[in-house]
Formats: sequence, C-alpha cells, structure tokens
Amino acid sequence: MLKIFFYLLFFSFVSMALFIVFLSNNKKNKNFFPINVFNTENNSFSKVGNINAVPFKTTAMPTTSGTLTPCPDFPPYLQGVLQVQFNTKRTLEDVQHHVGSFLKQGGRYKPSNCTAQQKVAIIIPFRNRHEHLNHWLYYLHPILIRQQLDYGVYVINQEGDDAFNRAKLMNIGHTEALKQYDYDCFVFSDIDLIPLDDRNLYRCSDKPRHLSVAVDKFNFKLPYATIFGGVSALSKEQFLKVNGFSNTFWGWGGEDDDLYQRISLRGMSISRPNSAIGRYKMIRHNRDAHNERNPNNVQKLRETHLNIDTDGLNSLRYTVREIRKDILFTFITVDVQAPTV
Ligand code: UDH
Ligand code: MN
Repeated sequence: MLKIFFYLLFFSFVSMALFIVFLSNNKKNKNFFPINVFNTENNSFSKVGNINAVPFKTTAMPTTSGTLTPCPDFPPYLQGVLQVQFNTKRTLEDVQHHVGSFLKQGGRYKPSNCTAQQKVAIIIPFRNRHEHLNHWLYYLHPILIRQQLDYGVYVINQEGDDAFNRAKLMNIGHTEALKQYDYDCFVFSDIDLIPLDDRNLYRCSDKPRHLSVAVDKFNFKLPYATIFGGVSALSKEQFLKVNGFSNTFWGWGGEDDDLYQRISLRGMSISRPNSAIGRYKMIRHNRDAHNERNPNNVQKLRETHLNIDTDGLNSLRYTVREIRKDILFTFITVDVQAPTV
C-alpha cells in the first residue's frame, strides 16, 4: 500500500514538472510571433488579433529535405500604417530590450522559417546623431523583421569634424558591408527618416528605387520630380553600374541629385512606391555643424557625365578606424580623408 502511495506521489510530481516545463515553453514561443512583441508601441494585442491569428507555419514550411522554401512576395505579418512619435526618450538599452533578442551581433537578422528573397545591407551615414539612431533602431528593426529580410544595419560614422560627406560614407558602407556578407541589395538611409507604413518594403527592384516619397517635412509631397535623397535602394548590380556615389560632394547638398544623374546616364530609370505607402516622418533637427550647404556642389552637378567613370566606387579611399558590433548595428568609424583647405 505504501509502495503504491509512493508511486502515485512520484507520478504526480513528474506530471507537475512536465506541466511547468510546457507552460514556460509556451510563453517563450509566444515571443517568436513578431506581431505580439512588436505592437508594444500601443500596447495592444487585440488590434492585430487578425494578423496574430495567422500561424507562423502557414508562411513557408521546410521541405522534406530540410531546406527552407522562399519567403512569400507579400510578407504576411505587415501591419500597414504605423504610429510613430519621437517625444519619448529612448536609450539604446530600451531598444535592446525591445528587439535585441531577435537579432544577431552586428544588427543582423534573417527569418528562421523561410529563405529571405534578398540579402539587404542598410547603410546609414552618421556623425553625432545618437538620439536619432535610437529612434531609428527602435522603429526600423521590427519593420525589417516583419518584412522577412535577411538584413544587416551598418552605421558609418565619420571621424573628426571636417566637412561631412554623406555620399562617401554610403560608398564606404557598401564596401564594408560586402566584406561581411554577400549582400545583393543596398538601402541607403538618412538616420532621421522613419517610414509610416511597413508595406514600403526595404528591398531592391528591377530599377533603382526611391523609398522616401512622401515626407512630413515636405507636406507629404515630392519637392521635385527627380528627388532621390532620403532613403533609396539599389541592387549590387545597379550600384556598380553607376560607379556608386561621387566621393567629392563635401558639405550639404547635391550628392543625391548626382546619383540620380548617374542612374539616368547609365540608361536606367527609377521606381517609387505610391505616395500613400511611401510616407515618412522626419525627426526635426537643426543643420549640423560642419555640414553647411556647399555652393560648389551646384556646379558639380553639371559635370556628372565627366566624373562618373573616375569618381566613385573605383576611386574610393578611406581608413577604417574601428568596427564595433553592437547587437543592434555594426558601427564603423572611418577617416574619410577630407581635403585640407
Ligand atoms: N548626418 C549625420 N551627422 C551630421 C550630418 C549629417 O549623421 O552631422 C547624416 C544623417 O544620417 C542625416 C543625413 O546625414 O540624416 C543627411 O543630413 P541632414 O539630415 O542634415 O540633411 P537634411 O536634408 O537637411 O535633413 C539638413 C538641413 C536642415 C536644416 C533645417 C533647419 N530648419
Ligand atoms: Mn535630416
């Protein structure tokens, strides 16, 4: 009798233990639904209940051989219009808590249940904009994860206080990112532009693509038809075809228009999302020190056709000072070798 009692006690103990393990696992797994986690902005699960109901497995199933099937053309976890605001103070630690567990060192991510359609390097030119960086990481990582990209975030930090060179930092980002991984698409983004709709995919297409179509600062309208600055995406081939950006636009202005002209000169045209989806909020800021508008850049725009073959990726010279891999991004500090004046 005593023996039976001990058997029963043992059995109930084991079942209890198994139940606890099951419960804790269940809780953990929940976090792998990006929708749950990434709707923390308005702290509501109900709002995305319908999307949440889509089981992860319906997206793509591993084939019997164990390899993954391609991710779908239309990522199933997108939320559409997003709430974005910058009045909350966000530290890197906050952002790490928010999304860090989904990422690999260096701000890398790839979907676990399907093979991403593109390998995308996001290149951000940077100097002394840490607060903006925190907002950018806070909003963009969840979006890029929902877009099912195999991506990495590269913040290219210009050392010193010489004239800023946005375009050269982009070229450096492209070159350094390719040393780390076999990227096939490059999204060049200002640090202060946050998309207001996650259907604006950070991918490349058959044409160079301008993504920041409708920015609040410009009343959600294109300021001029050929604008290509802000956020734009070029495939590896497209970027090579135009010899990248010019390296010689110091200070503010012109480098994005020069890239547009390079694209035209090489016989390509650009594409854009429609203005309902290509909406952005810009973090308001004053002009930075050492990034004054440079009047010489206007003249340089008349010479794109003369410079395209000799000024660009094939003439890029710089020195890497430090490569630091944070969980949320790869931070590359460079000496851009500004001309001495
Ligand atoms: N950037 C930096 N640090 C700098 C300068 C530029 O990180 O010191 C980067 C950053 O990614 C930024 C991008 O370069 O988003 C483009 O620079 P910008 O944001 O200064 O350019 P924008 O077109 O116009 O926004 C700047 C003039 C703003 C003056 C408006 C005053 N009302
Ligand atoms: Mn700006």
